[in-house]
Amino acid sequence: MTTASTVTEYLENVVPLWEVLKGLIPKEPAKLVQPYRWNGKEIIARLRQVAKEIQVGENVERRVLVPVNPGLKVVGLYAATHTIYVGFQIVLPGEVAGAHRHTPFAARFMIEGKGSTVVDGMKVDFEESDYVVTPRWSWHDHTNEGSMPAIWLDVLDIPIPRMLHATFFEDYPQEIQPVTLASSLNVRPKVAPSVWQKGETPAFIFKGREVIQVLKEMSKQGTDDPFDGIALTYVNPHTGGDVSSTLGTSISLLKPGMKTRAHRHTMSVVNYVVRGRGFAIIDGRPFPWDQHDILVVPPWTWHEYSNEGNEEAILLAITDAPMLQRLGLYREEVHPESFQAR
Ligand code: 1HN
Repeated sequence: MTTASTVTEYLENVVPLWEVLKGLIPKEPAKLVQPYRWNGKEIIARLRQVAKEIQVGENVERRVLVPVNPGLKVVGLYAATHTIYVGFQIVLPGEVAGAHRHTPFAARFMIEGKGSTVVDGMKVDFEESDYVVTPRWSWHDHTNEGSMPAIWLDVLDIPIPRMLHATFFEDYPQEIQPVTLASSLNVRPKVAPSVWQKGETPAFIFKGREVIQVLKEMSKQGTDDPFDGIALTYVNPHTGGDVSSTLGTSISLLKPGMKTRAHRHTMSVVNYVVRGRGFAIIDGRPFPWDQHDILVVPPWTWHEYSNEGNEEAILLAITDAPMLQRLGLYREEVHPESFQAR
């Protein structure tokens, strides 16, 4: 009889498939990413403290505190899920976070204050609840010309190029780039500005004030999604598609007392609580959440949300759905008890 040991005795770097198949192709996705909630108010308080002690400069490229999924520490990945990185960044008035570019895609959701980012020569000013998209491999630097600290949430797909061994990073020759391009930000539905010089689209922005207004109008119409409440997806105005080839973004409103039905999907989700407070049940475990918190829903994990407050709750959701859909790996399932609950 041939056993693993006899096979490996004769052949180096060869394994017998019958001994490893169940690990290679398990019945369901491996549970490496853990459901988790980070206290956003605590992280932001620490970030303000750190800003007094550490200056942005040569050794500190960006001043950011990064939520790390406890399940990913073992693989040395500093990210919230196996595909999505988020980080709380602070830029003080007058500070400059120098120009560079990288293959990971990036987007930023402003939490507090006002900031500016220059993306491939185009200046983008952003304020509270605005969402700015920085396409892959575009030069970007940040400044704060205001009088208050700017605090925002960075969203990057760092783990994806890393997994594909396609990560590149380059510093810009100067600290900041000149502003050379007219703004292409003033987009309207079904029209897009004629600036698109390379593979990726130019930067674009979603004004929080406008997005939240649409959410509120929709909440009056009662067109609620049973799983996400009142939900809107951010659409790339240049392509009509997702904000990136890998990550997508949506924002949803939960009315007071609203409770969503349980489901699961192969995409993972990172939520940022824009406002309000509530409760999530993820993989049967309770996760209370409050303003500024980060919540992780791992792939193929049952989850549901409820708004426990007296105010409407607004949740930003970053997902890896665009990548899974492109690969034909998107799959979702409604919890059996959710059917009965109707
Ligand atoms: C980056 O370029 C920014 O531009 C933030 O603000 C976080 C994390 C890893 C690599 C590059 C930024 C980052 C980053």
